[in-house]
Amino acid sequence: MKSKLLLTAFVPFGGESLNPAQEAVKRVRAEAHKLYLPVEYENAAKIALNAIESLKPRAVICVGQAGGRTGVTPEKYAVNLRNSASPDSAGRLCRNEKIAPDGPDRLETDFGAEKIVSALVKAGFKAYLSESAGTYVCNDVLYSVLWALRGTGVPAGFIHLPYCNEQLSNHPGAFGMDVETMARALEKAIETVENSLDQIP
Ligand code: PCA
Repeated sequence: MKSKLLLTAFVPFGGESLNPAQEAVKRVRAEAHKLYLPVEYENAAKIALNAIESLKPRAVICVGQAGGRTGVTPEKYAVNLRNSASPDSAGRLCRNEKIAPDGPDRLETDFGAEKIVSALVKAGFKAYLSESAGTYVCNDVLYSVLWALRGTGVPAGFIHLPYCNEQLSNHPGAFGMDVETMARALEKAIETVENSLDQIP
C-alpha cells in the first residue's frame, strides 16, 4: 500500500483565536496524515520530523498563516535563519540564529511550487508564487523538513494562506479568504503533488 501524504498546519498564534491554516487543513477531504504544530522555534520542527520518521509519508506539505497575503502562496524557498521581532508562542526570541549550523543558506522546495500555482490559478483560485517564507516559525519548519529529507526523494514544501474572513474584524482592510475555499485550494495542491508522484516510475 502506498504511504500517505503528511499535511501540517499551526495552531493560532500572536493573539489570534484561530489560524486559517489549521481551519483549512481540518476541512481538507484528501487522504492525509494531519498534524497541528505549536508556533515554537525548533519544537515545531522536531514534532514534524518525528512524524516523518514514524509515518514515512510519500510527500510533506506544511501550511501556515501569512496575514497580508492576497492569495494562496506556495513557497519556493526556505532560508537558514531564525529572525523575528516577535517571540514565538513559548516566549523565545530569535535574532539572527542559524537553523542548521552545517546547512546551506537557502534550500529550494521540491513539491512543485510553480506547478501548484498554475493548477490553482487554472482552477480559479487566487494564488501566486512566494519567494520568501519569512524567518519565523513557518520558515523554521520548512527549512528543517527540507534539510532532513534531502536526498530521500520525498518531496516537501510549504503553502502560506492569507487571513480567513473570520479574522478580518481584527484586521480591517486586510485581504481575507473563505476557509472552505482555502481547503479546496489545498486539495487541488495535494492532487497536483500526488499526480507528479504518480509520474515517477
Ligand atoms: N504562520 C507563522 C508561524 C505560524 C503560522 O501559521 C509564520 O509564517 O512563520
